[in-house]
Amino acid sequence: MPPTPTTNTATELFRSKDGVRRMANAIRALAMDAVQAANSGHPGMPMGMADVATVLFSRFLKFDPSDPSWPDRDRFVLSAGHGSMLLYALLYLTGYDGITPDDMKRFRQWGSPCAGHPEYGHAPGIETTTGPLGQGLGNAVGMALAERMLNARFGDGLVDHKTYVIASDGDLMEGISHEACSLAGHLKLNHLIVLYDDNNISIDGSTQLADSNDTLLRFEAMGWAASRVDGLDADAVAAALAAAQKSDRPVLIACKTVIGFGAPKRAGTAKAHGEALGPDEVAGARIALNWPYPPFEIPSDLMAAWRAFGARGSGARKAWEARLAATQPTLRDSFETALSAEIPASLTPALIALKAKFSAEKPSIATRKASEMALEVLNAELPTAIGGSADLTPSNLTKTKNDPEIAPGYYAGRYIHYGIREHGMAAAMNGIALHGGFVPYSGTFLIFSDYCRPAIRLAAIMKLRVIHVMTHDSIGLGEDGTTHQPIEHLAALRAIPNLLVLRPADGVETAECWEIALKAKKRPTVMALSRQNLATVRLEHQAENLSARGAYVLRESEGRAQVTFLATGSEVEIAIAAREILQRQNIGARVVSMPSTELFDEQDEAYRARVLDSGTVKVAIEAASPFGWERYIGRSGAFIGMHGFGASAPSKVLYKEFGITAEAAAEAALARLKKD
Ligand SMILES: Cc1ncc(C[n+]2csc(CCOP(=O)(O)OP(=O)(O)O)c2C)c(N)n1
Repeated sequence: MPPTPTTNTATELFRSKDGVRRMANAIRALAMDAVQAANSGHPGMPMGMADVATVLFSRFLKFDPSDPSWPDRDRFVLSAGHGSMLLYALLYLTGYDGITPDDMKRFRQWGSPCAGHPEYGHAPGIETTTGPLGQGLGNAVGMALAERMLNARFGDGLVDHKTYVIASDGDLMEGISHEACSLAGHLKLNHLIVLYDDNNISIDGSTQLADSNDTLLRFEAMGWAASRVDGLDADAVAAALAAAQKSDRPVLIACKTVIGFGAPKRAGTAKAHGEALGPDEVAGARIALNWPYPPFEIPSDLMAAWRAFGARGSGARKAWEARLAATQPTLRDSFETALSAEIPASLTPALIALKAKFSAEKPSIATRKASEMALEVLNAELPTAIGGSADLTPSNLTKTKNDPEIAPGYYAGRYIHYGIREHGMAAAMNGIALHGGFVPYSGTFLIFSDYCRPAIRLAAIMKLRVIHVMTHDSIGLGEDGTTHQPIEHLAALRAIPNLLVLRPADGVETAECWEIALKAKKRPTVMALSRQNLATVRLEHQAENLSARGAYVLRESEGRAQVTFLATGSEVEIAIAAREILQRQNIGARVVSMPSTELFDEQDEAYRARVLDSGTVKVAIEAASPFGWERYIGRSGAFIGMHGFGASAPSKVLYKEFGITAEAAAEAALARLKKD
């Protein structure tokens, strides 16, 4: 339920249609003036949706600017991130600390929290980074799911909030919206309410140029409640939002608006979308909107009303705090632990015990299998871990034995069947992480990282701990062939700043990589895991997490080291065999296992120099693109891997045919030794 409104007569006045319009005009003025000051940006969307946003923030949204991270606040996602001034204006007007008039005057300038598109972490109240259309909507689905999951664990007293979204035509045209919204409909996420800016305009002109969907029917077909209102009629918007509070399914409210409302010539046209209105239009809009005030000045009665609406939620927040204080201590502790995002101390010893078992038993297993075994251990220690897969559960091995499944109306589980929706899955995982209370991990094939990439990139920008288990990580997957064999994917993922790409060589490294991923609180991880069985290469148990340094010497040379083999994942055993070939010829060779190039690059120079040993010939072995390896092997080193696409054949045949063998690696080393 929305918080009880105040009875203050000033705020009552501003609930009338005219009052809402005046309050909304404050948003319109701030948006057009900030865009004008920057001479770039998007005034049209904030000007069109200002009334809708005013109704939402003044009457429905449960929030408290004095405690922006209050866990039971409603989430507000501006999926149409190009209209960022709408959000900045709302945060300023409702009294969040973080956005000042000076910041808005410096919209889109260096150092201003008011970036071109909203960026998570720039100011309190920005719940997620948006701009790539559809992503915010995908995040919101994850947030709404996280809310239901947390509610199932901790009850209505602690968790009972909504996720509101403002989405544009572009958001709904993007494929990701189909994935995310059909999942939301299936799961009956009835605390999700989308306000769709149904203005019929996008950049090229009328949306009819490219779209003739019946959006309402489309959403109804996906299991949503959908309706259309006049988005410039505050009472109609309020009535639709009031009805949405009681929905048994997610809600889409299509709000008919006019882009750039108030701008005399540009309103209703694509010209209002993505550039400053220009001095004449701004002056004309001031007259049309009856807004005689200078730029960035809000008259005191309006400011007082906005601040009063901003203060409205503090009572609800305090009541929630009282309920938390009165909660049974064990439940309260586990709620607070879940939200703290801390990893329990018991996790490391449990994973060390698993490592000891792997080193003792030396199994020949796929790293996806080792990951499943690690998940059995860590899921028992970490109740906040939430698994899932985009319909590849039996291949990804992401589901452990006792994981109950999330289902429509049942949110107490901890495994999500995302369906064949990789992009929607990755965006929803970002939303789950942003919401708090859970550590989401997923499953798909590494080849389909391309289908998740935009959301993974945003996770990296936002510094979110989301973990993608991506199996079938090379030509080693075999017969599925070229279309399924990742080649450039490792390099492409390694190119994303702040993303950890972990490619373990055996069970021991897999357990270590899971520990690394879970402890990396401020970065996402992709775990690249093999389909095929791999020999155990860590034969002696060591408690220390060697993978945490990114690369380490797995086998020293016997005698003077002349060659260093660098390898990752499934190719480490090939490197070991190549080393043996050379050692048999009395050529000293070492093997460096490199589960993570990022972590290795972060080590100090002395460590890196020691591991790479500049006095040796380097041969890198990875069944993937050579792209990026030049920085470790230099001009004189050799790369054994893929130089084109794969093929359909059994794994062993492919390795042989593509020349990724111990013999080839040893020969490459010998050829370079001869040259020296
Ligand atoms: C994935 C993606 N593709 C393209 C863009 C560039 N872009 C920004 S807004 C927009 C469309 C604008 O139309 P609409 O979503 O209806 O917003 P409105 O013009 O109504 O504000 C586009 C194509 C983007 N931000 N994200």
